[in-house]
Amino acid sequence: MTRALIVIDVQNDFCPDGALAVPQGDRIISGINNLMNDDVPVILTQDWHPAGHSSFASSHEDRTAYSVMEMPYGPQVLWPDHCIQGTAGSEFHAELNQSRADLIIRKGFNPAIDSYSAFFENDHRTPTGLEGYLRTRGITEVTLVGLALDFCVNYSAVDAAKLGFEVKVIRDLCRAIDLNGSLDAAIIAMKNAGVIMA
Ligand code: VGL
Ligand code: ZN
Repeated sequence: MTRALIVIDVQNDFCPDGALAVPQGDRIISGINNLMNDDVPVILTQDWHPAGHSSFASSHEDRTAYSVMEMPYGPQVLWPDHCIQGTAGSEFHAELNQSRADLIIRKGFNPAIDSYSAFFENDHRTPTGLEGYLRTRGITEVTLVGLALDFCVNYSAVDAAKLGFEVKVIRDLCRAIDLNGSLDAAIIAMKNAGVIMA
């Protein structure tokens, strides 16, 4: 078993009526659950921010959601408050099958740095530990699905490819935020990194 399924951030806040709703974010869930019928290691990621996280527009004076702020680690989109630790919005969507998860990896818990990628925080340096987990299990290929295609799926897929994993993203089982051309840019970034778009 050398391929794992990594399900990115299928949480209430990224689904319709959530704080950072991704259009049709809930439409992918039954298809994701179906992939779990295959005998494949399943890893779920969970966006998991403390209240007052630096990626929230509300944490900064005179900043609005979806504007870009220069952080010590580079430009950062400021988001509405979302996926706050322990809130209903941070929970996985009720329809997502959690029972097959071997590992749930939380990210974005560092108050000063966002973490789109399941592998590294947005400084592109601080590891989440997922790489070591996969390598010690002998996993060399990963299939990625989930939310949002142009942010957390994109960053995770590109990092996985850079780390030498063979990476497949199933586009149909992802949905995008699409902010100022972010979807087109993400598709190009993933293709350039050698990610297979299936
Ligand atoms: C995400 C923005 C902020 C995502 C997480 O899961 O794509 N996007 N936090
Ligand atoms: Zn977040």
